[in-house]
Amino acid sequence: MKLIGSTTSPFVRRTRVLLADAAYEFVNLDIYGAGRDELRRNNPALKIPMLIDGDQEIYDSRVIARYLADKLGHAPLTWDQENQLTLIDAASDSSVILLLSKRSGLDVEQDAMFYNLQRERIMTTLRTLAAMVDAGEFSNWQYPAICLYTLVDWVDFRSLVDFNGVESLLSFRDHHQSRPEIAATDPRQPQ
Ligand SMILES: N[C@@H](CCC(=O)N[C@@H](CS)C(=O)NCC(=O)O)C(=O)O
Repeated sequence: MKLIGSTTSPFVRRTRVLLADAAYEFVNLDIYGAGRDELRRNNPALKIPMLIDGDQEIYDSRVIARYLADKLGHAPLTWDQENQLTLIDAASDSSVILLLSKRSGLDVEQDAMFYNLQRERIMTTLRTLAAMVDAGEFSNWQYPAICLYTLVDWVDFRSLVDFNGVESLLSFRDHHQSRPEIAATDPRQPQ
């Protein structure tokens, strides 16, 4: 198997953590720079991660997780876990929009409908996810917990979120940060 991604993307990191015990090649691309042509050759959606397993290409981290669960014989996610992933993905997508906007020189704090919607979505999803952490819904280290970890650690790493009122998310992150597969994929470390 070959995983195309980057060391900083939270969507790629969740897949790398999932693949921690598997044999695979990791292709680390700078998708906004030198690696963009390789990305263009591999995924018309121009997003990472993507997985190549023999003749089968899989786009999108969520679909890759389903593919790997099927291949490795893991139980499918419950509907409640699917909903957790939808909330995590909503917060992740809006956070990526904020980061790309900042890098484009746009003021993400401005009172504009588009940014108000992104900030509101990040706030409502993170509050709900923090309440779920408090209720013990992420106490098993399974794919939804891995995805929550990589989201929380990434928005903190990129300084995209004020954690006031959602401190449980940081406690959850701190509780798991010494796991070897987490330490090995820290976006702050040269890899
Ligand atoms: N739904 C996709 C989202 C992947 C995604 O947005 N990845 C970001 C990197 S963190 C990306 O490739 N962004 C490129 C862009 O938005 O142009 C997944 O789960 O794989």
